[in-house]
Amino acid sequence: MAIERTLSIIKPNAVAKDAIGAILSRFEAAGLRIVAARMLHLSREQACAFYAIHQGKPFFDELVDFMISGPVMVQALEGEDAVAKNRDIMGATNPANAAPGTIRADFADSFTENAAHGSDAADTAEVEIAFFFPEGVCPRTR
Ligand code: RTP
Ligand code: MG
Repeated sequence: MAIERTLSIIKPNAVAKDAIGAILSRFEAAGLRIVAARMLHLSREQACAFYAIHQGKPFFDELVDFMISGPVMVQALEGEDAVAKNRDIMGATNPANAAPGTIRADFADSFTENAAHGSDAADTAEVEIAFFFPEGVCPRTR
């Protein structure tokens, strides 16, 4: 299995409930190492650009309003099979379907306010990491 990177966002509802540490601990415990991180409050323009793929979908406006409702904590994670591993740890998009013990089962408040984002493929991960970390990341050698 190759070493991959993925882009993770702790969304505003999870930041508001002080779950940053708990969520990052789950990634580290699973072998997903933090190679970049920043806290920011997205502008509407940033949120629309980041979620451009979803423009026109019925949930788009609600998603953008939510994502700009408070600060988010963005990380690039690195590890074996990072994209799939991160999505396993997050659980299903709709928290009603998220397996017990997943981030969304434990920290989501609704389908929209589902606590975390994770890239859906290695190629989109590279684009999403460059979106938030244009200066690059710090690969972990130890
Ligand atoms: P994400 O991109 O946030 O990691 O989530 P995902 O791949 O599991 O889901 P995606 O289809 O990319 O949807 C992006 C985010 O939009 C919100 N959403 N709401 N109410 C709805 O029907 C609905 N569908 C999607 C969620 O916040 C979802 O994570
Ligand atoms: Mg997605």
